[in-house]
Amino acid sequence: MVKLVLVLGDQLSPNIAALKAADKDTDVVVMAEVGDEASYVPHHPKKIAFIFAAMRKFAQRLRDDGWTVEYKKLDDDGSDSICGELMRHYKTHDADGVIATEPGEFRLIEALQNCPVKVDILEDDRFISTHKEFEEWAKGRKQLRMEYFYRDMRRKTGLLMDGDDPEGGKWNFDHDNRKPASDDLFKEGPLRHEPDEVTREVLGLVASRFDNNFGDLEPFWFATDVDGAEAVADYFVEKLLPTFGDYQDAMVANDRFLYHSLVSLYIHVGLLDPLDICRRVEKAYKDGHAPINAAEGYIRQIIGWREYMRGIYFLEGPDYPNRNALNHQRKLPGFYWSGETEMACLSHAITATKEEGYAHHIQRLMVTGNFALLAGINPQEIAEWYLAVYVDAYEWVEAPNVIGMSQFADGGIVGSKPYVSSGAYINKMSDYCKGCHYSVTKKTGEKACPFNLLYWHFMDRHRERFSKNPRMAQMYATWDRMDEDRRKTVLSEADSFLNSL
Ligand code: DLZ
Ligand code: SF4
Repeated sequence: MVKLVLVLGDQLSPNIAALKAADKDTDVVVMAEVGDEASYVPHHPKKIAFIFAAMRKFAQRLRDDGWTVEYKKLDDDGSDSICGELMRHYKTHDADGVIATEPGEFRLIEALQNCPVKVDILEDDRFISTHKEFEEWAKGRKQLRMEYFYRDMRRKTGLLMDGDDPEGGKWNFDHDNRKPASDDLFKEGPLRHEPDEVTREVLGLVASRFDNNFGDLEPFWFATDVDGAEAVADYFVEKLLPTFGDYQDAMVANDRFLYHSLVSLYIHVGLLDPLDICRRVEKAYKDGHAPINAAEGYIRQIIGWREYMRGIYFLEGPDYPNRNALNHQRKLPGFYWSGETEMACLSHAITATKEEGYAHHIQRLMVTGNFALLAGINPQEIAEWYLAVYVDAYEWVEAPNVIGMSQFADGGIVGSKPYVSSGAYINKMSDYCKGCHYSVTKKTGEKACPFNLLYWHFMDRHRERFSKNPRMAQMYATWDRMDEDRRKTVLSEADSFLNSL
């Protein structure tokens, strides 16, 4: 009997679990561009175009490989949902079951479980740690710190190991990865791909159907197939990796990409294999091409942070994205959808996001995320924003990064303290402040940097929760040493600013 094999837009690997379990000679692959997936958040047009173009090319690759593929383009007749498409093909092929790989979002897992056809959901084994392994690691631990999980992943993969010890004598070289931005940072810019015919057709479709979504569709230069994605990975390892570590946290107004690899979008949809990239990075270190702080820093992002994020999402379950431990209720300011603000750091990060569908981790964490947390923005609103605007955003990776790491809305599962900073951190790591309407050194008064005001507002309004946290005690001591009039001025100016948002 025929089985249907579901392949979603972020499952584009020939060795994905569902394909491995299927029979090429009898089973039918189902892939579909559907309204439900294209609109559960107002995705950035580049994100939709990237996924549709990569899906179409992957379908062709499967056909070339001998599979029968039922592919629905967005404008073709059919259903608007994944389940609807499965039901449709179930009838026409007289199928007796569906094989699926677990989606990266509880919403879609539930939709498959509730679909009237019988769907067998297999675990997605593109990850190094299985659900069971992560659960076992987490069991009985008071705190789920990434660092310890990461060390286990190093041991499990053997990456950067010297026998039982970490290569270079230390597990983590993050301390060496905090060089601030400087004006003379030079690099060639990312590898850009010309859209081919398939991508052009998709760009036309997205331009006509998602015209109102936030974000610029063109220029579109992402890779949309394995060869293109591999070329981006090669380019990174050869040209950017040696300096990646040093400037990982730097932000520069006239260079949005610096030494970042720009491969997250390809890894998350299955065009690149995470372990393979790590092995290439390790080889570059062993060949003397890249220093340990670059290689270790990169590998930690992939086998440490990425895996840990996924582990947290599935461990915590479907209510995780709805958490709001700090009870933040303010609406997301309109400038997140336009970039129009006098705060230069936010303007740069949001404009880059609008034009590229991309911003790097410190822009996301310490500019847009930091501001939202300080200003008390509702975590579900800011999480929806991140899920929509970044080409690499899927809920399994986005929710723990935003709800957990960035907004502390999980109450401290991912982070032991909130990631908040005043303008000083942004000034140290970027060249944004010198072109800003506000003054980063001013703590109060007309041109005081809003981050400076909001930082103390945040500390003050959450005193009960955080003052006993040993990692925050010093900041409370500093606040308490300020004279009372000054504290009152800071809080009232912060309130006025918040009311003006
Ligand atoms: C993000 C996305 C978009 C925009 N469109 C589709 C689609 O039309 N068809 C599809 O199969 N997948 C799409 N995706 C990816 C899914 O939303 C993704 O599989 C889930 O969010 C789980 O990670
Ligand atoms: Fe951002 Fe403040 Fe610097 Fe302006 S002065 S760029 S608002 S940190």
